[in-house]
Amino acid sequence: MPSRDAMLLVGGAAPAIGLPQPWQMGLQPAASPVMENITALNGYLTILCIGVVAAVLGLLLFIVWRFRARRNPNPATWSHNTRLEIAWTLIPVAILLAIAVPSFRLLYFENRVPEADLTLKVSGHQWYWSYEYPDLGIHFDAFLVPDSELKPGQPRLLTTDNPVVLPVGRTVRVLLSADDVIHSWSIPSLGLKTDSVPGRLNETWVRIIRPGLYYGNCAQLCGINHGFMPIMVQAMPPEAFANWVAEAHKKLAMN
Ligand SMILES: [Cu+2]
Repeated sequence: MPSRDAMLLVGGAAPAIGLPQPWQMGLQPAASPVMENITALNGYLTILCIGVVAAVLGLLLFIVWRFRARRNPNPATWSHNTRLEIAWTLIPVAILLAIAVPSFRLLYFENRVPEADLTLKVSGHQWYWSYEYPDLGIHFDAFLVPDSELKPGQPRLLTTDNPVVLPVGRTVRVLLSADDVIHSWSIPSLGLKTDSVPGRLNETWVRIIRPGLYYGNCAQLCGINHGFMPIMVQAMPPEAFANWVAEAHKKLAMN
């Protein structure tokens, strides 16, 4: 794997936001509207699940106690109760609807790309990513930075030589493809995970809320170095992004 200079990395201490933490139990902090919605749905479903578990467990314990042999020496022999059957059909249907309605709303929200300010094209390769900003004439590859070349503070197996730089608060249309096998462009804190498939163009979108560094990985087993093609997104205010674009044009022209 060729290792090169961090040609397009912008200096300064951008806080790493989208990074897994030791002993982390929940999701990474949300940094896009999609991820905020995913986080909210996750919390809602967790509460719903706890409610179902508590109700079933409570009912079970009540029945064990109420119908124990000592208290209930002659068991009932009936085998049918219409009201009970209606109840245990309708209640689960209501619970499933309470899950399905917000789930489908969120799917629709993720899938419908709003009017975009910028397009980013992502291509998966064995085993690196390449990025293109078709409107801006910028194109570069992003390789893993090996352990021996990491600078202090750079996370292992997540740092790339060139970050994907994106403006904060702007809607970015992301187009994905691949030229060998199926990869998947996944960044947990941005709520992104879309397959990049050879011969096919997939589409998703992101609007990053806060400046910072966001990390992800290829999420589709794609060969021996699948675990070594990370994704690093650096989000910055639109003015800083404009400067980056100008710098990138200069640096790419020199290459
Ligand atoms: Cu891959």
